[in-house]
Amino acid sequence: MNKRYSILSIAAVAVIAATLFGSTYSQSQMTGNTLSVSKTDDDLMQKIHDMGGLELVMPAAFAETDCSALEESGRNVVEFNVTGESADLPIMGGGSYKAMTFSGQVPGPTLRVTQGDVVKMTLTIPEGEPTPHGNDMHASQMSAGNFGKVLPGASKTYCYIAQVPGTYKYHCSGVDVLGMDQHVLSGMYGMTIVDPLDGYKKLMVESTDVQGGDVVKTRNMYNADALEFQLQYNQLYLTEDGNYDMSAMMQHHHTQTVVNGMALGYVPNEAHNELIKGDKGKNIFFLQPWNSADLKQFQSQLLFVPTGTHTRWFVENQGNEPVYFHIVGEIIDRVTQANRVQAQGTETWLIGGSQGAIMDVVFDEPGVYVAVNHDYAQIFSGAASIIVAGDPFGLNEKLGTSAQSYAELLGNPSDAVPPGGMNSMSHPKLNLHGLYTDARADEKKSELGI
Ligand SMILES: [Cu+2]
Repeated sequence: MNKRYSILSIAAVAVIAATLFGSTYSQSQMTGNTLSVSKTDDDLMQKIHDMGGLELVMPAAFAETDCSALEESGRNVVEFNVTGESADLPIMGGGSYKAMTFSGQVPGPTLRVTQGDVVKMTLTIPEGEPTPHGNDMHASQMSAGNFGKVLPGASKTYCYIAQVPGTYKYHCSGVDVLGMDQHVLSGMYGMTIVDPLDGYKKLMVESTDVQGGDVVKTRNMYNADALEFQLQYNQLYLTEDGNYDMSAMMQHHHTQTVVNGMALGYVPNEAHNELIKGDKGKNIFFLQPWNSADLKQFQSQLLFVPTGTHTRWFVENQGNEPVYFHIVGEIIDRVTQANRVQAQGTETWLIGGSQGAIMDVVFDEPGVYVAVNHDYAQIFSGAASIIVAGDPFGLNEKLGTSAQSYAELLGNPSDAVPPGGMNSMSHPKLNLHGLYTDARADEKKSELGI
């Protein structure tokens, strides 16, 4: 039997075996494996023979998902433990809705790992929870069978290697897919950030200058380290009494658009009114639905950035409708997916459902900017988030801080800042903000030391 014939046989047998025995390995994976065999010499063929043939070799050729094997693999193992819990949470305009959460917050906690790490994910459903839940992590590459339902009072663990850098959705997979739309659109979604193994790229921003009477191109280089934010877009489809409305979802007729779980959660509040206008009753923005300090973790907050600083925005579209990501007043300096640059200098970037992107932006001028989904229906139903660059209102002076860069005493909202990674600049201060249950808000407070 010549070598070419034996290789074709391996491919044919593998495909037939996969078809007959319901293997999750696809034909293209097998073809890929066969191609790599064909480049090698007789030694490998002998090795396969010595190991007992194809049956024993195949499993090792694909992604390992066995937790004990992965824990011994020499890779860094990151545990990610979340619960699935129903809760009543507020909506813009008053009242509440029947939310479903991971660990008492919407979105669920952000998982941040480095490319090549092992993620050990455990979902626990507390006793008494009215429905089973599941968890599907898009950062994984594994059989969908792992994402099946977990019953109240039970836990389930699976492991995978985070092979590809980027931002990824994770979400409830419902009760073996049944009700998945309801669970996700009621709040059971979150984000995984997989940092590139060799770190993020330096940022180059092109501009122009006048030199010797001529207009010339200039390039500003920024270190890979950046001040980081996370924005996750979704929609709520609700009946008047705050239940999930599947028929509204089927028509893409959303009730509100949410960013990190809240519609218009990043706009000024009554404290900003007072600082800027001297009257907490006088709104400085035309939409301020979460004004009062009595709202505690739900009071709206602003996003503060210094000027001339590299900022990195992890954006994930968790929803059902496209996100036309745009920052009013700015041009997005760079868009990255899977550590590959997709665009440099773009006004808007389209992010489809269950897709993410990393935006690098340097705000050059002090002022007020607005991150929007540039779909007009979504701007006015909640997808407008105000970013204050520098300190255009003299807030630091009014607050009596010596800070020069931006409103340090007010800090940034805790739910808009991801856990730190290898190229993260630390935020001077965080405030408590997010669609957290009261119990989760208390935990968050002690985590943040506030
Ligand atoms: Cu669920």
